[in-house]
This record gives sequence, C-alpha cells and structure tokens, in this order.
Amino acid sequence: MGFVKTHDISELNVDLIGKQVTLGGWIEDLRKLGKMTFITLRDVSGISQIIVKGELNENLEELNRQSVVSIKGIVQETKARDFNFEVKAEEIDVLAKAIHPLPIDPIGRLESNIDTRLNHRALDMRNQKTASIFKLRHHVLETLRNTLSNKKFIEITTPKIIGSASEGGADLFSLDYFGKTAYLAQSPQLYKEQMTLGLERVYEISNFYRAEKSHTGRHLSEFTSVDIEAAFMDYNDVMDILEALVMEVYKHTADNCKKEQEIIGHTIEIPSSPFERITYSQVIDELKQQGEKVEFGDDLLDSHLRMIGEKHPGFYFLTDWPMKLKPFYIREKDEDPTLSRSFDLQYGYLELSSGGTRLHNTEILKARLKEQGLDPAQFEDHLQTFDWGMPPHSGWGMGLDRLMTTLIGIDNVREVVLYPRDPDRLKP
Ligand code: AMO
Repeated sequence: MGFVKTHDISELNVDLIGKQVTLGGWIEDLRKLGKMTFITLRDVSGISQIIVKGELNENLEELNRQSVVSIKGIVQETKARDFNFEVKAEEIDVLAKAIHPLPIDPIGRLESNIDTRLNHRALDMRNQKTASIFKLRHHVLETLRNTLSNKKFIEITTPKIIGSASEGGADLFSLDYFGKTAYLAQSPQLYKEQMTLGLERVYEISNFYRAEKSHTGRHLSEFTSVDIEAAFMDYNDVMDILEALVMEVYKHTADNCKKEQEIIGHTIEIPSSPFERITYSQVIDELKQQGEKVEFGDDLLDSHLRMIGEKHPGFYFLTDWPMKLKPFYIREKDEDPTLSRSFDLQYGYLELSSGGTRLHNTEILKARLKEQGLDPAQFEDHLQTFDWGMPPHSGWGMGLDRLMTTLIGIDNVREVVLYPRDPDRLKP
C-alpha cells in the first residue's frame, strides 16, 4: 500500500457515512477495552475516533502513542462527545513508530518548560496550542501580504550576506566570505530605499540578524522583519499604512481563526482606531510630571517605556524624536531641524516598529553619516544611487515576532518563532 490518504479528518461528513475512507495521522490516544480498541487519530485538521474490533483487534500490534498510521475503514455516526464521526477500522498500517517515552508530552498533560519544548520543537508542534500559534502566524503573514499587495506594494527579497553594515552600529554578525569579511544583514534599509527609485512602493518580509547580547522576551539574534518603503510618501502616510495593516491583521485573525483562539485560550480583541499619536516631547513632559529626571534629547530607558506603557496600554505612535537619537537616513522637520520626521509604533511599553521620512539629498546624507561617526566611503554604493534621481521616500520596519506576541497575549517571542536564535540558543 502506498501512502494514500483519501480525506483529511475535518473533511468527514454525513455524506460519507457507510463509505470507505483512508485517513492518515498520528495516534493521540489509545484505549484497549477487552474486545475493542478505541484510537484517537489526529491529523493537521482535527481528531477522529477509530474503532478496532474482531480479528483486526486481536492481531493489533503494539501501538505507541504519537506513532504514524494509515487507517482504512468505514465512516459511521458516533455517540462519543468529542467526535463528529468515527471510523470502523478495516486495515491499519503502521507507517512510523514513535518511541516510548517521548521527550515531551505533546498532549500537554505533562507540561514542559519552554526550553525543553524548544529542544524538541518538531514534537512540540503536535501540541495543539503550539500548532495554533503557527497557524495564526501563517494567517498574519497572509494578511500582511494581501493587504500590502492591494495597496500596490511589490514584494522584494534583498541580500542577507552583505559587504558593509546597512545601518552602522556594532550589532553585526561577521563571517568569512571567500577570504573577505562579510556581514549578515541587520535590516533591508539601504536596499529597500534604493528600490523606490524604480518600483516606488516595495515591501519585504524576511529574517534579519542582530548580534546583541540581549536576554529578554523581545530580543532575538534572528528575527522576522516586515519592511516597507514608499516613494512620494511622508512619515504620516506610512504611519497610516502601518495602522491599517495592524488593524487588518487583528480583524482577519479575530474572524478567521476562532478555533486557534479557543485552543490558545486567548480572544483577539480588535484595537480601537485611530491609534493615538504622541510626540516625544509630550512623553518627556509626562515623565517629568511623574517625577522622572529626563531632559529633551535623552533616549527613553526601559523603565521610562514601562511608565509610558502604563499610561497608554494599547497601540500608539511615538513621533517626532530628536534628530540625534535617530539613524543617519532619517530626515529632519523643516520647522525645527532638531526634531525628526520619525516614529515608533508602540504597544504599551513594547516597541513594534520604527520608521520615518528619509533624507534623499546626497550631500546632507554624507554630512549626517559623518556626524554619526560613520565613513561615507563605506556607503559609496548606496550614496551613488541618490544621484540617479531618488524620489523622496518614507518607510518603516516592524518586528513580526513582537506583533505576534501582542496578538496572542504572551510576553516571550520564543513562543512564536519556530527555532529561536539567541545568545544561548543555536540549536536545534
Ligand atoms: P529597528 O532597528 O528599530 O529599525 O527595527 C525595527 C523593528 O524590528 C524589531 N526588532 C527586533 N525584534 C526581535 N529581536 C530583535 N533583536 C530586534 N531588533 C529589532 C522591533 C523593531 O521595532 N531600518 C529600521 C526600520 C526603518 O526605519 O525602516 C530598523 O531596522 O520590533
């Protein structure tokens, strides 16, 4: 027999009663009751009860839970509460045996800590809570792609192996590239900006790399970033796009992922829109009012963000940061050049995204690089594109893993990443 599967379990329906089907999946539970064996068979779509009787039951070989089987049988009605239908087995093929005991219990009766689960991630995916998180992540990605595509953004894929830093800064992984030093990209910043020259509106959803020795629930060495860059747009325009996108993600998953929400045990609440837009200066005033010793120009500490987050618990934009706190490619405000046309999207204390209007004048860009202690010669390839007719443009980058944690109501990005990479975790 081949590995034929005629139906997913969720496809069983009344019209199939009395008909023969072949299901494929793994044994979630198994109870021998004298002359009968009850098997709970699970596949990616759901569970079904399998009844094994007579000769087949007598000759039933030792079956461990989580082993993969293919079962041919007749669909019938069931009295069991947890199932819609049951299948009376006629033939059982054991396709792959699972060892006993397994390193983690995917049913979740015995809870394992996150490290143990991550060490056995493939098996953890049979835990319905974990599987639901990744099904949700799939829906989020689908919504992001559809929404950006509808807004006429073109999906691009930029290189991850690069010859010099994309953003400056020290948090780069380096590697030997045929005798030269190469780096893993921190973000698609320079390439996405360059692409507005011919494609106007671009987006990328890819993994990027930061060599930060952070041990928090929101930092990873490899994270998934959603990036956009759009010509002829200002930072307010791209904030509107970001807000629309977040709203779409929440609405789509709230409506279309009911089963996943139930299994995860979290109801997705649609955020209220429009998101509040607060300036950096307003936030400094709020902090001062709360007795904090902060001045205009200071970067916001984690403790500050937690205080602000308590006052503004949902989504809000933090705008108009001082120029000196922003990367070299961010443009100043015309009316006050100490301020930038920039923003962060926050969820309480958590930073989800940052972006802004970009500089598109080569001379100013060069001056800004120098101001920040960076060498314009290192950015030659990038700077030359600004002499080829670079349109004014704006964009942002959003951490997908962080967005997922807000959607699911958890505080560790490791739960929403298949195989997280952090300073202590390089395997599996
Ligand atoms: P920034 O460095 O703020 O901006 O990154 C954008 C967003 O990416 C997410 N992020 C991370 N998520 C998990 N682990 C990390 N180590 C990590 N680092 C960043 C955060 C953050 O808000 N080029 C600019 C964006 C732009 O201006 O377009 C940039 O990379 O959610």
